[in-house]
Amino acid sequence: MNITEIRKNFPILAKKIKNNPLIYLDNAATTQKPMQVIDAVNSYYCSYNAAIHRAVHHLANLATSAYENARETVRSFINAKYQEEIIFVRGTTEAINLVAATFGRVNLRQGDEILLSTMEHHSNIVPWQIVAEQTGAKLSVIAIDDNGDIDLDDYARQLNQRTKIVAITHVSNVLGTINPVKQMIKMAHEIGVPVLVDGAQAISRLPLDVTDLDCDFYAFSGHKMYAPLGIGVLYGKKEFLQKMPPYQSGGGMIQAVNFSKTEYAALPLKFEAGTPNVEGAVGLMAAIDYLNSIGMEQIKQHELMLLHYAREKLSAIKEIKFIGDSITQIGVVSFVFEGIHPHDIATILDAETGIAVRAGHHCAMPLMDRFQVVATTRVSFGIYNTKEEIDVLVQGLEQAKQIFI
Ligand code: C6P
Repeated sequence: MNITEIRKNFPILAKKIKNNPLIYLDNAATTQKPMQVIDAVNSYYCSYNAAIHRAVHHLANLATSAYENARETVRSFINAKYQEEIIFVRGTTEAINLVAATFGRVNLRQGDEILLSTMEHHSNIVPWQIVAEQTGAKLSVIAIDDNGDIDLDDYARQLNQRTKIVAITHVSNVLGTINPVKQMIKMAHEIGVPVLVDGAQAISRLPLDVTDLDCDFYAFSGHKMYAPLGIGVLYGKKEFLQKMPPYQSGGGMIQAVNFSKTEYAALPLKFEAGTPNVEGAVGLMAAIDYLNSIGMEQIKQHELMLLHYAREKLSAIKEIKFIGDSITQIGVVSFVFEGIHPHDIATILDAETGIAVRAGHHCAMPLMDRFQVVATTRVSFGIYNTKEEIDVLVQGLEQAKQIFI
């Protein structure tokens, strides 16, 4: 990967933060956008903005084609079998809510179990809690070990005839652990249980093949993969999506309406009520083209290189204790710094070195409880980060130590 050339594509990286060059290490929260994406969105608004699907005029035809081309681009990127299996949503959160509120409400009964892991983001906990309250089902939680790996024996023990769905993150947003999702899906399918994978952190870091994984649902957000905010994807196997009731309703998702009955549109439109985010879909298509032009395998190797370099350099600071030490890790390093609160670390790094990192519970409070911390400092990488930036991070942490300890 030619990082110098890649960095030139991201205008925001030329910004100064309080006289320091920006060092953006908060990519798990959201990624910056390359000119290819910004230009695609700009060109959409300058040349063919229209509401899609319901008009015959020229602009609407152009916009509809772009939106449907974006769907095909996503299908091919994740190797889904059919375009109808690609539902555009606002992001991972909406995708999981959609499945919980439709699949969940139809299939869950009193005493059924929803199996999650300790490392889930709140977006893959709360929607299931709500549907559990509504149906009488309950959440079961797979344990993780001190390294931040799923306890597969515990998983095997907890999978049973009452389990109606497994919902598991592909990559943890706090630990960086890459979960053995393929194996977990196979184990669930052996007893007929479908699996939803939260791909929010995996989608920009790992090559993805949903057909090979054989997951039943896969959720991700555009904004975490160099695309605009407000667009995301739910992949779902056709056989499930066809049986699920609509999530939201209104225009765009119907075949015919009268006051006694509504016939719904076929997939994928059944799940895309209202005027959709064409700008987002166009930007997502440009982001995928951009990622493909670099290569997902190369991106994975780059992220692994940064992770290993960061862990090696940060290990030299004796006050640092890593949270998460899986051998299958990518993209994210979380730590606590003895004697300094994570918010103070993040504030000093911003003020003194122009480094953006995240401090807090990262919307994973049960995971914080598991490691008996209230917050961590989190560094998360993207395609444009460099070893030199990690060196500045280490200097910044040494500076924080001088100030606080
Ligand atoms: N994590 C972070 O870690 P949305 O907000 O819908 O784009 O994504 C939600 C979400 C779901 N699952 C995982 C594993 C995630 O990491 C996230 C978002 C952000 O900084 C915000 S807490």
